[in-house]
This record gives sequence, structure tokens and C-alpha cells, in this order.
Amino acid sequence: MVDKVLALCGGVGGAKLALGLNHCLSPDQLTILVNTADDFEHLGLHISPDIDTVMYTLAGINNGALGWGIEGETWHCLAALEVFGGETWFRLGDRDLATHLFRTSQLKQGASLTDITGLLCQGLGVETQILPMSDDCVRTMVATPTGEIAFQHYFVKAQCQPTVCDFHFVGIETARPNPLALALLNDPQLTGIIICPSNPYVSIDPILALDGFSDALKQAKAPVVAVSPIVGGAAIKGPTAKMMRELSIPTTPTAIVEHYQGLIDGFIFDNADHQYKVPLSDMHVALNMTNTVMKTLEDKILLAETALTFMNEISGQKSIDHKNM
Ligand code: FO1
Repeated sequence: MVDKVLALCGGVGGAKLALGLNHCLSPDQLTILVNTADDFEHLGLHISPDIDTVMYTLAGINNGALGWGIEGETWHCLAALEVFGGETWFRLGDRDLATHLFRTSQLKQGASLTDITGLLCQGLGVETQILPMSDDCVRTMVATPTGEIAFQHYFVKAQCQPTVCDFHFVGIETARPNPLALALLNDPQLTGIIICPSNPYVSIDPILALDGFSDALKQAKAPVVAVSPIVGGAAIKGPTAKMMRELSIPTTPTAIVEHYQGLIDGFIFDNADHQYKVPLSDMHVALNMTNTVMKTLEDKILLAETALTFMNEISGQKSIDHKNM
């Protein structure tokens, strides 16, 4: 029996599982807490890439080919900007621009990112609650051998080419976690927390690094289940595996469990990584091996169902452990 679920999520990979969960759960059962450390100000606009990817995915209008932005997008504004020699390395589509214009104008009028995201979701017909990890400003900086660069400059402008030495989340010391997410972690009706297969280092870590969030996660009575973003030594999408190699972290599911050690109760990894079953079984987390590659909607729903069933299976054990603490 599932009451309420909190999913922690970044952009593209995480949004796929979020869509599967959205099919399995009703809007009052699912809350998606999204990384906002990728946010940045561009051409005077506040862009929240991961929130937009999750929001467009749940609204059924995401651009499947690009992985971000809106399906059937036009680029007239970008083309006109190019004529003036304006910055076009970060491609803002015509329809997508409306999201950023609305968000930016609302922020200027004093609304919170949480409330604005709620209004955007309402406009797009998304009933599930999508929450920014914080209403305060946190920005990922990427340390490279030639100095620190802002995340979107690394990811989009430099196409993830620079070698990664470290990450630094500017503003993390003072940013407060979203109070609605903290309240949910304490809600007796919370059945489980799912860490989507997003990049652990730049999508999930900023959420976990928010003041008090990891402690609240550890104290939650509901089990925490993570889905591996690594399959067969590679990441399905994005630079996770490249980052791991550059940080001298093995691109294995065991390295992902080590990263989340002390926080997670269960771990879902791919059939392709069956050779890690033995080392993983020594790591004090419940294990579930399945297909985690989400190509079709059916794959997303199946993985979501597997995660929810697995979460229920281990929730009994966690409540016994809590009583004995
Ligand atoms: N990603 C790109 O690779 N190139 C782009 O031009 C680009 C534009 C863009 C515009 C709005 C938006 O919400 C996201 C956009 N993204 C683009 C995706 C995004 O920057 C990254 O995928 C995430 O930050 C990583 O999670």
C-alpha cells in the first residue's frame, strides 16, 4: 500500500522515472523534489532547466529528441538574436521562452520559485507537485584544471569537454531546503523516498547538501531507494560516467552505493551489472536487479512499479530497525 512518495530528481534521466511514477501514483501521492543548482541567469532570464524538463515531461510536451525543451519548438527569437550578435549558445525556443519570461517576471514581483513552479504546472495541466529543492539561490561551479566555470558553461557551452576536478555549490551554506519537502519527510503517511537515476554528483548532491536535508532523510521512517544511473559501466544519458572517470571513481553500481552509503536502504541496479551482485550484497542495502533502461513509456512505468513494490518490501524492515534504535 502506497500513501505518499517523494522522488528526488535532476533533469533528463530522472524525469523519465518521474513520468513512470506519475503514471503509477495519483497527484496527491507523488511529490517530485528537483535540483535547482543548474539554474542560471541568461539574457536577463531565470532558467531552471531541471524543473522545466520534469514539468514538460509530465505535461507530455517535452522534446524527446533533445531531452530538454518543448516538442515541435520553433526558434525565431534565437535566429533574430543571432542577427544582433547576441548569445545563442544556450538555445531558448519560442514557446520555452514564455516559461522563462513568466518565471523571471514573477520572481521580480517577489513570488517564490515554489509558488511560480506551481503556477507553471497549473498552466501546463500538471497536477503532481513539483518542488524546487530550495527557494534560495544555489549554483553549481565546476572546478577544471584551468579554473572554475559555471555549470551551464561547462555543460552546454563547453559540451562537458573540460576535465572535472571537483564541484562547488555556491550558496549551499545558507540555502534552506524546501519546507514542503522537509514536512513530507516527517509525514507519517510517507511510504518511501526514491532517488531517481540522475547524476549523483551534480543533480542529487546539491539536494542532499542543503542544510539539514540529509539528516531529515536519515531520520525519515520511510525507506530510501536509489536507482542506479550507471548501466554496464556507462551512463544512459549525460556526463555521469565521464565525470566519475575524471574524479577517479570506478563507473560501477558499487561506487554509486558507496556514494549514497548511510542514506539509502535499497538499491535498484541493472541486469547488465549482474557481476556486481556479490560485492553489492556486502554493502548493507537491500538489492533489486532489473531492467533500468527506460526507452519506452512501458519501461518507465515498469521501473516505477518495481521501485514502488521494492520500497514497500523494505519498509517493514526499516520500521523494525527504527523501533530498535
Ligand atoms: N541543453 C543543451 O545541451 N543545449 C541547450 O542549448 C540547452 C538549452 C536549454 C534551454 C532551456 C532549458 O530548460 C534547458 C536547456 N538545456 C540545454 C538543458 C539543460 O541545460 C541541461 O540538460 C541540464 O542543466 C542538465 O540537467
